[in-house]
Amino acid sequence: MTRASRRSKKRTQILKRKLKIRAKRRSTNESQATISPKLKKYWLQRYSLFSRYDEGIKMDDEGWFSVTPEEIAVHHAQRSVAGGVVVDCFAGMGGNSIQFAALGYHVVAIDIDPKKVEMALNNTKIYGVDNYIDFIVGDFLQLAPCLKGNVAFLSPPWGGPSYKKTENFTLDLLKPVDGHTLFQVAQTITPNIIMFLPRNVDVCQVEELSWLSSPPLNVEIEENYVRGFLKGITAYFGKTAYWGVAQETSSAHICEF
Ligand code: MGP
Ligand code: SAH
Repeated sequence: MTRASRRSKKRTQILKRKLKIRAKRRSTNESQATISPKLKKYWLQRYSLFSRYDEGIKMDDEGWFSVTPEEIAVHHAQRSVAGGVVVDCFAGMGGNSIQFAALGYHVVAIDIDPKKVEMALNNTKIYGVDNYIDFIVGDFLQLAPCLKGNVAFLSPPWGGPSYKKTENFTLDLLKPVDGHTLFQVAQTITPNIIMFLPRNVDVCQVEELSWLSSPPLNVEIEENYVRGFLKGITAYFGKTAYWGVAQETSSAHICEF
């Protein structure tokens, strides 16, 4: 190869790289343009929501402010030791379902909104875990009595980003029904329940949920941080609680993650 042709090959390579960077910037700007200003702060955190965001992750408005940050979803999956079959009762964009499946659990993922299920399916394909997840479009409250699983994971709607306006988020504020009803319905699937809840949730009320079962379930409550910022609170019941295997009596344990 002559010196001139080597130089021309190098120039072509540099040009290709520049074009690739420009195309990536253009698609980033386009996706940013379709997001409402209220959701921009979530878009700025997109890689902490989905590390593979650039590979074609799909989100809708509710998805942007509701999806579980990836780091926390990985942790939830690691804590699902009673797993086998995990029922993700409010699957949304698939943030949690993806990480349960990535750890080898079989996931039954429920969402009432068919468009969200379409997006979640797309997202699970990006992570290569779609074969481990059965999606159901439907109402968790109606489906639960027909389902069995080893773990039920609940990240229900909290009433939108305005959830933080109340100092003490009581369980009656959860959607589509209050937290006590959600918990009782989830118990028809399994007593091993994990709930992802607002950081301002009334922790005493959450602990009291364990008394809805006889004998009372073990319970553990944990704070979930991303880069030092508190994002939510996770309650573990039954065998998913830290004390679940070792202790028979009900206990509460608060720790940080
Ligand atoms: P946030 O408080 O709205 O965002 O949600 P952030 O970045 O902490 O904003 P700040 O300005 O208040 O600091 C924090 C996390 O809570 C989100 O990333 C979601 O994982 C979760 N989350 C928020 N909402 C409103 C919901 C919801 O309705 N349902 C569920 N399941 N999770 C939610
Ligand atoms: N953990 C999810 C986010 C869940 S947001 C993630 O990481 O992507 C809560 C979801 O509950 C929304 O997608 C909403 O469509 C769904 N939902 C609301 N009511 C429901 C019901 N009755 N049954 C099942 N899903 C419901």
